Amino acid sequence: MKPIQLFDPASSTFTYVLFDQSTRDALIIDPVDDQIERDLATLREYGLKLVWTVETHAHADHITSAGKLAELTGAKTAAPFGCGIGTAGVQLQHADTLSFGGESLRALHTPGHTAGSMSFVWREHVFTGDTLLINGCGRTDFQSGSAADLYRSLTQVLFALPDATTVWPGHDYQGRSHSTIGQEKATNARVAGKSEADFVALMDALELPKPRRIDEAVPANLTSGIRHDADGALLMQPRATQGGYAGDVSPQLAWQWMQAGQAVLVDVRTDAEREWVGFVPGAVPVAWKQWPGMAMNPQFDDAVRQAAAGGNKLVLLCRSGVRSIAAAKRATELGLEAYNILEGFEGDPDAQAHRGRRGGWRHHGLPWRQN
Ligand SMILES: N[C@@H](CCC(=O)N[C@@H](CS)C(=O)NCC(=O)O)C(=O)O
Ligand SMILES: [Fe+2]
Repeated sequence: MKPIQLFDPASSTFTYVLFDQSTRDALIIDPVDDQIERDLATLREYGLKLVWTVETHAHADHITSAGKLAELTGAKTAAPFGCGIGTAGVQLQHADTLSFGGESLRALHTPGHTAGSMSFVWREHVFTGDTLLINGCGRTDFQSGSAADLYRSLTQVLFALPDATTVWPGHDYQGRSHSTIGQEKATNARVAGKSEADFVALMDALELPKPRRIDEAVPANLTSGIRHDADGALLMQPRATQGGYAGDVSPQLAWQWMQAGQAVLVDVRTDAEREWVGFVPGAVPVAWKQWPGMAMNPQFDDAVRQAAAGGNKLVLLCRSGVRSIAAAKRATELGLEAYNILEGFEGDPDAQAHRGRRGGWRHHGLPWRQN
């Protein structure tokens, strides 16, 4: 049984529809907003009921139609846990499965193109998103990408699948449609026969132009392509404060700024707190207790240099959003555009009482790691 493969020429993106032949329950991978009519027509033509929309990552080159499809068809939305797509109903972890009829799709965490990127296995097929492309791979120069992580995802996760597995990529820029694990293992120009060091050097030297729609696409994709939601204003705009620092931002907005390379995240918790509870990949650790003398602190100096060099904002994170305000004020005194991240890493227990859910970085489906 094969997936239905659909192509969006404007972004060279593949969308896939998988379905159970007897129940007609269907799942769609990486749907594109401009192609929603085509996709709805495809579902009608095959007599399918859409039960899942699934993203391989938060795309930088097109906007997803997942939110709209969910509204129109009643499908549930799923996205990788580490992508910060807070609106997705299911935040997928490695090895999770999604069922549609009697069929099931298995998630593999394959970081590298972005930190949260996943691939999905269905029967003898793998949908690789932008992790593995035909005779290529996704770039690693934005959205917390990492060439070293990508090397391991390719060689240890995807190339561990049977050679006969059909590879269905997220894009192809040269008119090809699919490949196999065996073929890519043997001939992929970026990775076949290469050491991790060779691969990292090659990826670091690519210097690709940035995707045309990245500034518009990433923020939209963090809300499943839908901009209005309950927290809309708070989510996507900084909130002005009484003074002393530039403003308050939601964890989602802070993450969006980080992904777009517009902000440096400084974590002011202690090393012990971070090790115990978890940390945000890419954050600069400068514990609050070091701040009085902070202009002398080499880690802080690095963060400041980075921020100042790129005209970047500083976004400050602590446990519950108290120390980060003090740090934002101190950073403002030092001449930086500094914002406090509301409700910190763990969320404010009062917010839980008021809204019935705990806020904070780790309760919004944003990327974080333990150790
Ligand atoms: N020209 C495209 C950019 C394409 C692009 O950068 N694609 C990303 C995937 S989101 C990639 O990883 N490309 C790999 C490559 O070009 O080798 C655009 O402006 O949208
Ligand atoms: Fe991508």
